[in-house]
Amino acid sequence: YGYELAGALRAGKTVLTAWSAQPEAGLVGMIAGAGFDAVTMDMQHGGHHEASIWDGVAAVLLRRVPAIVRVPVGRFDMASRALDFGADAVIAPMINSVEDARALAAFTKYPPLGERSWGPTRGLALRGVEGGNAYLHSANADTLCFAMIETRAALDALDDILDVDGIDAVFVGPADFSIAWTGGQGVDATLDDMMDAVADVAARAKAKGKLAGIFAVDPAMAPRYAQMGFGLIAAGFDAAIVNRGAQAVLSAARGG
Ligand code: 3PY
Ligand code: MG
Repeated sequence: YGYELAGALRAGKTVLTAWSAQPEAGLVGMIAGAGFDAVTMDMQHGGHHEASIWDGVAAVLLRRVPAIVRVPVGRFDMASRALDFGADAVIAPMINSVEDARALAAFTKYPPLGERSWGPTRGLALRGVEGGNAYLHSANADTLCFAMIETRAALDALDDILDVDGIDAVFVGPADFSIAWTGGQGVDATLDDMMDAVADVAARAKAKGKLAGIFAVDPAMAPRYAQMGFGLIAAGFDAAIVNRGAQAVLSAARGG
């Protein structure tokens, strides 16, 4: 099992990732086995922590599904660790300046691109690969670094952020984006009058040869986001999966 996520996205495929907030590897593995193209474990707003990432990445890779980790704000060290634990990609929230983007790239890419420190033992063991030069030489391309664009400052700095070597992709957080868009008046990830600006993020990423992703609060938004050019689309929140599944089971058991 290699690093198919980067190849799929670079080939222009739409990758639907589940979004895991519950820090429990059994559930994470179940969701990975349900047919998603990837599973993202959320350490920013979800309950995931270092121990659950250690177990969760393994549970996901066991299903031959790519594992993605969203780290907490400013935790570039954790981005390195998530890759060491075997993640295929990291998503870093609130990358609001070119300095943030450079720091993120430094922690996620090996020299000469960045300053990532050596130690991917766990990730390689999960894949049955011996450590060494093969990973050193391929990891910068095969593991992906997503910078979240979700503030006015990030939007203003977008082209400079995209120009940072080692930033492979941007990822739009439409909830925070809507708070910025309305000047703090409300949170509405589906706000219609910001959709052109959201689409523009994907277009500008593509123009610079970079990838783009987005969080779909409503899974029915995914096709629209794909049309805008977003390759990685988060469209399967674990709480919603459990709730909807329970409702369907109960409804069937009660005779529809
Ligand atoms: C946002 O919508 O702000 C996000 O960070 C998605 O999780
Ligand atoms: Mg956000």
